[in-house]
Amino acid sequence: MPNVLFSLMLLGALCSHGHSMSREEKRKLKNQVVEMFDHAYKNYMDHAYPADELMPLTCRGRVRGLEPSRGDVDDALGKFSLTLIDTLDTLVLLNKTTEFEAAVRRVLSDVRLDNDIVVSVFETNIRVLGGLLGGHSMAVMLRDEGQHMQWYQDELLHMAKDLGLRLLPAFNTSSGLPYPRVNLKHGVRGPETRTGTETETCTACAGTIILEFAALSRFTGDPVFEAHARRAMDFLWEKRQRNSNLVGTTINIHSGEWVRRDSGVGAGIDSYYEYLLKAYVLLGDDQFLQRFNIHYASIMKYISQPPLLLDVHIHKPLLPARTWMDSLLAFFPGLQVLKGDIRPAIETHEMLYQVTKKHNFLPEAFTTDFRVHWAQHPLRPEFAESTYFLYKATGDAYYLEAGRTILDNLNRFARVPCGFAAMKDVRTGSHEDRMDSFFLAEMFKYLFLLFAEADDLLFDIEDYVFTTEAHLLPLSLSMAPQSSSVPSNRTVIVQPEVELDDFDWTCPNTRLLFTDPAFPNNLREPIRSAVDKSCPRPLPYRCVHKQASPGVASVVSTFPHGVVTAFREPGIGRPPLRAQDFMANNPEHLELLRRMGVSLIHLKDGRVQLVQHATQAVSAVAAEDGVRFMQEMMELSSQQQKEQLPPRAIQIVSHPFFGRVVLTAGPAQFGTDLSKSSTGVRGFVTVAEPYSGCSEITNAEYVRGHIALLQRGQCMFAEKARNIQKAGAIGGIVIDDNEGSSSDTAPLFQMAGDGRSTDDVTLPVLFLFHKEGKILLEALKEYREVEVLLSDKARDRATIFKGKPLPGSLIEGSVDVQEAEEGCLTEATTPTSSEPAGESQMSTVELDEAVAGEAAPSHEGVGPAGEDAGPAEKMSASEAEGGPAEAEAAAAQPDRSPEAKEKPEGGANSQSVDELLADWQEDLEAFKQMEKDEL
Ligand code: DMJ
Repeated sequence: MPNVLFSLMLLGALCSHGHSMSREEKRKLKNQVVEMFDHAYKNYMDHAYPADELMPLTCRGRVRGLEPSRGDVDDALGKFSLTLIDTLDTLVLLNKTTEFEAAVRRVLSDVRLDNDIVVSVFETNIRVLGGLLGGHSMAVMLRDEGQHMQWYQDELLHMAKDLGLRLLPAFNTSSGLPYPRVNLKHGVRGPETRTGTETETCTACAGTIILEFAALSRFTGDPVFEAHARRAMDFLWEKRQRNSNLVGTTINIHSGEWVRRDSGVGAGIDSYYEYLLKAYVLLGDDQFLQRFNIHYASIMKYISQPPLLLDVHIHKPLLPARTWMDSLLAFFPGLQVLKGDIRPAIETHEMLYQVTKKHNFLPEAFTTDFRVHWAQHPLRPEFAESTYFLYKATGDAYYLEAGRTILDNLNRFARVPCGFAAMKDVRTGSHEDRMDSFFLAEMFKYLFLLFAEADDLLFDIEDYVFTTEAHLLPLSLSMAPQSSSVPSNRTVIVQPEVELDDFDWTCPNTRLLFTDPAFPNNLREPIRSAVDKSCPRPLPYRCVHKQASPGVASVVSTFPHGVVTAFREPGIGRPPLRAQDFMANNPEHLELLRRMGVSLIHLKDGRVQLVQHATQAVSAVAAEDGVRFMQEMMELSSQQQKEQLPPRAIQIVSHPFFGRVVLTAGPAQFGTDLSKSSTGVRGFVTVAEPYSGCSEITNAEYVRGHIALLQRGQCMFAEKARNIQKAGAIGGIVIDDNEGSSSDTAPLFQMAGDGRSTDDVTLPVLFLFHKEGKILLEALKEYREVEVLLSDKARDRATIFKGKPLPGSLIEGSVDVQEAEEGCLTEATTPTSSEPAGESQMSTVELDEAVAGEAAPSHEGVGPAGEDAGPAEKMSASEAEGGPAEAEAAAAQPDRSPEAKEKPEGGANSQSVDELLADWQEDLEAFKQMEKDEL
């Protein structure tokens, strides 16, 4: 057995101190994991199978093509019962051998791999090929033990080979790097494939093949798979940046050029590093370890700033490339444990644990001061994975408590009657109709192993290596013969710059690390308090100045939401056109802008950018007016951003939902401010008549004392609110009439007033997109009596049901736990104007075309950012033609260059607007890429 694993076992044996948990308590938690797995798996099998995934809110299967496309995320779905295959070896790990036998039989009889469908090579490899191989490994283990699977004749392996052959065409590039997608039936060549035109892929996508392909080769004796995977690994290694020894995030599969040169350990790269180290563990090939160690030394030099892990540029590795971290990097402490570098693993894990406690889950992205940057959380397992590895390494029961936190939060916030739903927004607790297959493949394995004793397992877990999808491959494969049909460019690495010492730490000396039993706790303590002290708070404004060209001062102002605009040195004088009066569709205003040297650029995404060139103004006075106008515009923009309201939550509290389904809702700029209400507003829903709510309510006897459901359209939102209020409603929910709209795909919606005082509206009104509205209407159809809670964030079920019994004893147990760090949490759910919006919001005035001319003044609107995580914001927007004008300043991320960091707030900066915009663009692309890779 490779010594890496041996060292882990040693660590576990030697380091048990600090916290403690009784065997009985551990057993209870282990049983709780099994109960939760059963809930997820049973609902998938009962309501979704043979579909690829379960949609836990609507309780049905996600069939690609039948649901609105979610873009690249759907490339994981190949109509091959993805979740079932991904879950096979989890069943055995959890001792469910009977269910495993049944599941294997179903896979063999039902699953087809020759579908005419384009899938992601990476996802299909790690989830489906890995799932089949993990299933095969378990089947063989059980068969050899003589009790189960006696009928098994390697059928899963045959399927795996069939799938491997279907993936191989993707590797037909001159570089050997795979195309990102392949058609399972037709490959990548020819129009019928509907793919094969892509030119780039992510580093992890090309570098996360070797474990599965090598296992396939060694199980089948056919070397072709391993040879292709080695070739891709060799190519990536050759292309590393030779000075920094880092790799970029995206690479051109033909030329080998780095397309994106930012480098981290999270999205886009993560499992490339993982597979280098694990390829050594599985295959015993030193070359992989050498490469890993060289990369690792660079990661620790440039990217790791314990407890943070921050992306840098591969060519300028001292330059941070981002101000935030993504949740995928949470696997890294686990990998560091495997490498034997426990100290930074403890530190980074502690940071992640504190962020988890603050927001209940790791948000998809969070800032360096631990605020939400991207608010989703698709039930990713990486944090649980690292928690397990750290527990194994240290034996410290502190990590069992971390595991308990994960369990409790899953039960409290993600559990729904039909499975577990991804978090749409960790701040509000709202859900997405999604339960990814990795939740069953990975999450339950790591959590079960965390709490299980060795004798709870049917086999020795030390005999296996986990793939990135937590599939189990036997270490015995290292003994299998390896031949090479496709030669790999194997080179012996002689790297003088690599300290041999780095290799010493591959097997940590536990006596040295843990002489002091308080060692792990001493490492964690300062990090804990650092995160504690950084409850979400507004970032101060930063104004930075730059000398644009000799003698001409320019100003670049970076605003909290990333709004940036540039203008020449301000002068004096009063502008003839005030920013608050400006309307982008008013020709007179446009002419005035022109005279002031202000040009209006319509960006591709529909936003409008204002830039002033003083030299283009018709006179010096006009130039000064222009400067003033721009200043006003920026002030207005920042004020409007402050007025943006965070999303709200609608929690269905009646049977059988009991608070477990939470829908993301848009706020209103009028009526009850739910963020100021500690209890929210609770009531039964009823559909108003007329459904539009645009005239007197005719079913007032039903609406009275209820929350009225209304359809969007035909009149102003405020008018609807007044009508239902008059009828005695205690709240209102406006449902979008736009078929198929959803908070999954559209920026959140903020309902504006009608341009007049709305002080008379005193009830709360929230907005639901069509899809979420449908969930509510369906519930009403099915259960007739549906009670909801309108609030600023999902409430703890223990609070909602105070004094009343809750269904399910295990869940009851979990709600006893006090809400962690309530103070912080509350702040986190109420983002300030300076918090980068996890969700962009749209403020709108709803009006028909007849009244559009009398629209509210332009400054009432706040526009969409266009991208979920993008920092851009509209200054004003209208839904109706002829409505309020649009004006926009371009957006940028706050400057994080080392120079900027050193300078005091408001100090000088050397980045041009273009650079700032380019940075922002990169940032935005990083998000897109992240979603694309769905890593
Ligand atoms: C899994 O599919 C794999 O772990 C992958 O390597 C990265 N992310 C997802 C889960 O988050």
